[in-house]
Amino acid sequence: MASDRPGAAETAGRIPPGQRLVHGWPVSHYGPVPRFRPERWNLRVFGATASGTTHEWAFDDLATLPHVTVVADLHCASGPTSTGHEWYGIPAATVLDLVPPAAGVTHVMAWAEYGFSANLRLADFTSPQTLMATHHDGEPLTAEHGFPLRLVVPHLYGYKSPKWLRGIEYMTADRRGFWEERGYHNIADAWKQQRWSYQEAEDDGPAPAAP
Ligand SMILES: Nc1nc2c(c(=O)[nH]1)N[C@H]1C(S)=C(S)[C@@H](COP(=O)(O)O)O[C@H]1N2
Ligand SMILES: [Mo]
Repeated sequence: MASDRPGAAETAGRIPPGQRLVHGWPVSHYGPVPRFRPERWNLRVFGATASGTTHEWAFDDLATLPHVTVVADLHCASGPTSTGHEWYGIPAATVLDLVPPAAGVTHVMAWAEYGFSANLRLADFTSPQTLMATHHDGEPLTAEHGFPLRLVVPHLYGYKSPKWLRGIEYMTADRRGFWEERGYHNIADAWKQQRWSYQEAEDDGPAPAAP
């Protein structure tokens, strides 16, 4: 039977435990979709930089940075896994190369429009699969999927992949991001089913905010 949907054979071993395969690409986020204003848009790298200064890329600067293609699946912590996303964008490790961190940087906070944030261990951020995507399946990202720029961290649950990315903060200690403060796991490895903060081991992160 002809079908453009992934069959069981194609997705065998690709669906993490506790996830269900969905067809198409659901939209999932908290809050409204921000409007893109090119003249105001920038990507800021700040916090514990080696130089002590903030670096900024304007929207047009992005095209001058190195690019890669990564094909990966997307696992939302609420259950859906969508497969076969072809992302095109800037390897996240490029940020560290071009804006060196101070000694002692262990984590980054990825910041999005409206104050959404996700904290990441440096190794997750610089993983060869992690990128700041501008395109999906050969087309610019749509507004609801994060145009003009989103982080994609394929091995972690979707809440570690902020859409509408605007900043990378270098941190010398871990700090919880938006969902990580609201009951979600600080590390979020989809293959280890690290969904909820109550599953965390002591060294998985700082204590969740007190009520
Ligand atoms: N800025 C922002 N990015 C976000 C979110 C959000 O609420 N705000 N939700 C995350 C979650 S929980 C998931 S599963 C993915 C979903 O990406 P998609 O809508 O492209 O499928 O976006 C992530 N990025
Ligand atoms: Mo999600």
